[in-house]
Amino acid sequence: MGISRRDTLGMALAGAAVAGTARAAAPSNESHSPALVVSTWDFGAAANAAAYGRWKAGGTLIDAVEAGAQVPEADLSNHSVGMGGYPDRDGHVTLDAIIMDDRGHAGAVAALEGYVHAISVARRVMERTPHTMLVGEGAAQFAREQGFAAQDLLTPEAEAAWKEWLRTAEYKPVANIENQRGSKLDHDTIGILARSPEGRLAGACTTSGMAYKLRGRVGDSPQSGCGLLVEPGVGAATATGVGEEVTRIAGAARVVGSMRMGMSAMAACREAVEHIVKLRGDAVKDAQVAFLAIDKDGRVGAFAIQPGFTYAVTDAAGRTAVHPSDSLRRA
Ligand code: SD4
Repeated sequence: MGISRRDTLGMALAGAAVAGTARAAAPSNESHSPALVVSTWDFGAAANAAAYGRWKAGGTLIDAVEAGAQVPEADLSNHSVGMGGYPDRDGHVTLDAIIMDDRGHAGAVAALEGYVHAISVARRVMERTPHTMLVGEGAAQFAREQGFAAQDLLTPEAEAAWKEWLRTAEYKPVANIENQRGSKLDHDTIGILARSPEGRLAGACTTSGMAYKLRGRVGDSPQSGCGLLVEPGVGAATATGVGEEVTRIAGAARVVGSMRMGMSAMAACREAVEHIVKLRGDAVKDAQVAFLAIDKDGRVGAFAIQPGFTYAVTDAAGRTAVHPSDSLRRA
C-alpha cells in the first residue's frame, strides 16, 4: 500500500501538527500506509509521538498507549484529562480511564479523585487485580496502596472557571469543545489505539468527562465496549463526545462488531453514528459523538455526527498527520 501525495504532505506537516497548527485532508481508507498509533482530537498528535517513542524504545503496545494517554493527563492547559481538568458541579475533579490489550486483559477506573494518571491506575487494575474496574473511593484507595502520589487536581484556573459556571449553572455540552483550547467547558477525552506491524492491538481511553457533570456521573470512556474495545484479529475502536449517547449503544463494541462482520473501519464508524442519530433523533441534534477505529491491517476509520472532529494518525515510520473526520452533518 503506497502513500499518496496528499498523505505525504500531511505527514510532512506532522511536526507542526504536534504543535497543533497543521492539518491534513481526511484520508480515504485506502490512501495511507498502515497506521501504528491513532488517537482522538488535535492533541492526539503529541500523545501519538509519546506512544510511538515508547514503542520504538522497546515498549509493549500497552506501554505505548499508556505513555500516549499520560500526555494530556499531565497537560495543565488541557482542561479535562487529569490535572487541570474541570470539576463536576460540586467542585470535584473525577477521572475515568480504561486500558486494554488483545488478549482479554482490561482494567479501568471510574470517578477516581486525586490521582493524575488515571490510565496508570487502570493498568494496575488490569495487571494486579482479578477485576476489570474500580470506582470512586475504592479506586482511590487502590491507587494509594499501589504507591501513586495523591495530588489536588483542581487548579486555581479550573476552580475559577467552575465558580464562574456556578453563576448560571447551565449544563449544555458543546460540540467539538475538545479542539477549542482554553474554553470554559473544555472536556478532552483521549482515545488512543496502537497496532504493531504484526497486527497486535492495544488501546487506552482517559478523560475527566463532561465539565460540571452531576457528582457520580460516569460516561462511556472507562466502560469496556463503550469508550474502548480491542479484539484480536479484528481491530479496535474508541469513542469521544457525549458519553451517554455512546453508552446507550455500546458504541465501541458496535464498531468492532461491524468490523468483525466484514465492514471497513470507516464504514463501521459511520454505521454506529447513523444508528445513534436514528435512535435519538432531535435529542442529538446539536450533540457531538465520534468514533475512531483501526483494523488489524492498520486501516483507519473515523466518523462523527457533527463536523469538527479530528484525529491523529502515526505510521510505522513515525510520521504523524492530523485529519478532519467525515461527519453526518455538514458544516
Ligand atoms: C464522556 N466521552 O465522559 C466523554 C467525554 C469526551 O471529549 O469524550 N470528551 O462522556
